[in-house]
Order: sequence, then C-alpha cells, then structure tokens
Amino acid sequence: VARESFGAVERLRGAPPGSVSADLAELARIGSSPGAGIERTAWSPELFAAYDWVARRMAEQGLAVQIDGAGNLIGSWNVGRGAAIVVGSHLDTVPHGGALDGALGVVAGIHAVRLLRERGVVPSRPLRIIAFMDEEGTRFDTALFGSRAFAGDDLSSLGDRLDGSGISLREAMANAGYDHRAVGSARGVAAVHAYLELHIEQGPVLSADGIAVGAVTSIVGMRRFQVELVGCANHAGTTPMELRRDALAGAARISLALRDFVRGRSCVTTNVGKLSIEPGGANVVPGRAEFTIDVRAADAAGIVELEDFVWETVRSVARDERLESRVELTFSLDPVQFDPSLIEAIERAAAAEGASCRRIESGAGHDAMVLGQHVPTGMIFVPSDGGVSHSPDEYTPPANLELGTRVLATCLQDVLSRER
Ligand code: HGY
Ligand code: MN
Ligand code: MN
Repeated sequence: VARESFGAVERLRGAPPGSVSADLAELARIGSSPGAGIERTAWSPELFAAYDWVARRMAEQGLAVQIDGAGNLIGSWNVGRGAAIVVGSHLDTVPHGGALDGALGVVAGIHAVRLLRERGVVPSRPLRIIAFMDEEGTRFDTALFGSRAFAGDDLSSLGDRLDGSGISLREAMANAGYDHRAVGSARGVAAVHAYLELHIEQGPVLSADGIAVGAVTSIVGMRRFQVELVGCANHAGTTPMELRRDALAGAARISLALRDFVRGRSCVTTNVGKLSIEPGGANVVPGRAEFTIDVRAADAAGIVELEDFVWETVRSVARDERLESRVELTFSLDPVQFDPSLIEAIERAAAAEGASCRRIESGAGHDAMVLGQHVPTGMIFVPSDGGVSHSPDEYTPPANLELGTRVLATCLQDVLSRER
C-alpha cells in the first residue's frame, strides 16, 4: 500500500514553465493514480505514453527520434563525427513509484541539449539521449533489460519470463509491436565514446549534509533470486505444529537469516520484496511460498560470499522445515567502478556551476552499471529529500534539479572539449 503522498509532484508543478522540474511534473501525470504514485511498467501502455511525451520533447530540441529493437527510446543530435556521447536513464517505474527515479536523467538530458545549444556549443561528436527499457525489472524480473541489450548481452532466454498475470515477456513485447527475437539488433555500445547519467541519490547522504551534487565513484554488485518452497497445505486447527510443512515459515526464516547475516557488515544489503503464498486462507497452513531475494555488496568478494550464503541458507532451511525448494538466479551484475577522468570532469563541472560536490558510492542499480562495464562512464547524483525513493514521496527541490542539469550540461561540454 502506498503511503499518503505529501504532494511531491504538486511541489514540482510550482516550478517555472519550461523548467526541468515543471517538465517532470507534467511527465508524472502519465501512469499516476491518486494516492498510489506513478506506475509505468515495462512494455505497458503507460510507459509508451511516456515515450510519446518524451519523444515530442526530443523532437522540439531537434533530435532525431527512434526506438530500437529492445524498446530503448533514442534521441540523437547527429553532429560531429565518431563514437557518440550517450546520456541516459529510464522512464519505467517501480509499483507506486515517484516522479524522479529515472525520469530525471532522461528529461535532464534533453534540457542539457537545450543548454548546450543556448551556449552555442556544437558538439564534436554525436550526442544521444536514451531512455532505456525496463531498468527496474518490476514486471518480468528483467532489470536493466534495455541497457543490457544495448551492451550486446544475450537476452534471448528471458522471453519466457511471466508477469503477475501470466503474460510472457515475449507476448508483452508482441502486444506492443516488438519481436523478442530482434532484441539483439539493439546492440549499440560499440559506437559509444562515453556514458553519463544524472539520477537522484535515492539515499540520505547528500540531503543530510546539504551537498548539491554527488560524483558517483561506483555501484554495488547485485544478485536476484526467485525462490519456491513447497510444503503441505493442511488444516490450521487440527494439524499438530510439529507435523506441519509450512512454506511461509520457511520463507520467513530465510528472510531473517539473510537479514542477520548482513547486519553488522558494511556495504551489504538483502531484501525479500515480493512474496506470495498459497492457498492463502486464514485457516490453512501455507503449502507453497514464492518469493524474490535481492542481495547487494560493494565489492566482488562480498557479492560472491552473499550469493553462496543465499544458496546455502535456502537449502538448509528447506531441509530443516521439510520443504522442497527451487532457486533460480534471475539477475547478476558485478560491482562497477566509474571512470576516474569522468569523476573529475563531474567535479570540475560542479565547481564551475558553484555547486558543492562530494564523491559517493551508489547502493542503487542504474543503467550506468551496465554501460560502465563497456565504456568510460560517469554518474551525477542530486539529493533526495529525506533519502526517500521508490515511493510517491520521492522529492528533490527544483533548484537542485535545475542545478544538476546544468552540471550535466557543463560536464558534457567539458568532455566534448577535451577529446580524450
Ligand atoms: O533496483 C535498483 O537499485 C534500481 O532502483 N533499479
Ligand atoms: Mn529505481
Ligand atoms: Mn533509477
């Protein structure tokens, strides 16, 4: 259940027309419902309505607009020569999401083009603004789908993934006019010179310390699992406690074991965020539980250790509770370090714009963690009020959104003028 919105979008709406903040408030109408925030899941009509809105904004800035075979929306300033500089993020959201996660990076990219034109900058290379398809993975557990396709990863095995209503990714793509077999055509990373992404921090650090800009140094490694436990549904009043094979009890034990394992360690997290049990009666012992596990660690050794712990914990709890278990690793990405010269370029750009800046690690995943495995990559964070994100209350003051956008534009200008 979404929390009551504190009017985050309304506060953005008060910003001057034509500003990044006002544009984000307008975009936030698409997929929003009262009290429940914004929901634009992968391949949904809401997401494509957002694409239409953004495509119009791209065209207004003179960008050539196309959508590739993986559903990535691309606006190109076809100028100069050689490999392109790409600015990206995403327009899909989590359930009950906010107005800024992802949307900021795309809208700010378009405004950065506007600022460069106003400053008379003619880029020496093509500049592309990309909204990557399905960063969140909310619907099919296919996080970072568009950026992984763009990077050339083989995603052909994901077509059978089902959403909550039993529709496969292949079908959802077909319904939207896309062919799952053509995803490979989206490979485009070879023609990228560097990648930049502006995003809200989604954590409390910058906001608590009153810092306007984060120069991101790294992103945590992530693993996601889908787990199924099968016990035996039975009468809740007559089945003796010691004879039960309760799938929910197993799921709860696993969730708590993971939590206890990472407590007291730094830079590691675990989360069980989706759980369903069957048959689902107040007077029936849960016979089946299905749930997700998301684990993250800042370094490579930490993520390997966590992954091993997940496999071992599910196995041992299932044995102890006399449950059958099935575990599938659905997503795996290693930690990424960003390009030192781009981190410095972001710091220079912040200084040039008079913005306070500090280096910061990201505990959230981003399209930049995919691109960063292939090309020089940098990320700019702006503060999240109270550290709130993945919530309708996600908010960053308009002044910070505009400042972050200027830092992005200045950083682009810097990178373009240096020709590394
Ligand atoms: O899951 C994440 O960290 C991101 O928000 N997609
Ligand atoms: Mn997110
Ligand atoms: Mn995001």
